[in-house]
Amino acid sequence: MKLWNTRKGLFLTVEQKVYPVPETGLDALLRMDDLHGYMDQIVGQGSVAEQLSPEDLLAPIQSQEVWAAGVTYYRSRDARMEESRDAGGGSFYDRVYSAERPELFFKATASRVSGPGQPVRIRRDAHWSVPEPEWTLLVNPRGQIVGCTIGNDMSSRDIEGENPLYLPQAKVYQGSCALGPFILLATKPLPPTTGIALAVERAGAVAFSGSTTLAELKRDPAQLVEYLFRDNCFPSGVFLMTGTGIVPDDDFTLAEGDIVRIRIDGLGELTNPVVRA
Ligand code: DO4
Ligand code: MG
Repeated sequence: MKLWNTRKGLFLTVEQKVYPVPETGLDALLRMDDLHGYMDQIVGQGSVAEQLSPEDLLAPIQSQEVWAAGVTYYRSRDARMEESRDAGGGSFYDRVYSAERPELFFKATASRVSGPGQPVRIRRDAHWSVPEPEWTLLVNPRGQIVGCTIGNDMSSRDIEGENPLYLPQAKVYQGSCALGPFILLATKPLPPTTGIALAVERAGAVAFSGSTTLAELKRDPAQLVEYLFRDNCFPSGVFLMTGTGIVPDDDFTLAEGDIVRIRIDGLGELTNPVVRA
């Protein structure tokens, strides 16, 4: 089942059929004891003729915070050790990759999140920026994973590379996160064979493309959620990005006008144009 947030309200789709969801936002759904049972009831009430149009799509978020895990793929560990070499930050990334405790950081509030087709931003004081395609979990207030979507953890590599303590500035700014196009409501995690692909288009050509699979994700999603909920509560649930396994080569930076396309098997494609603040 796919849950869509649109200008006309929330909708559920199953195969090609569309079902309106009476609740006005994700908060109420996430507080339900049996979200999946409730969705089955909606499907039981019958579909409508409504077609979901791409222009109406919004980010599938209401008042949830977005958090992110870092250095959960070997590729991310490698790229970050390299970018922070001059600042002496390299060993931090290696250590967090192998440590029991994962790196978790606050990423965004809903107002900083772009939906499908909406622009993501490059910071105006950054000169080395990349998109980070990430499998993103939706977790209810009881710490149960109820669904997932595609996330883009936009990052300013030069700012983080100068000093790892600048991480919040490299990661958290207006338009630094995109989510969508829908939430796959499922209790089972996606299989390890799930492919993740990133393409950046520039002036009609592909400026970068790369791919990975969830088999490369070192951390168990349940363990990431368990750490996130330690001494923390999320009354309306929370999104948790699980880290990137695709980092473009060091000579690549995003530019205004680029189009970022992220595909994850089973989750469709999240597409966002890039603007500079
Ligand atoms: O340690 C910095 C952030 C890492 C990150 O965002 C990632 O690995 O995806
Ligand atoms: Mg990331």
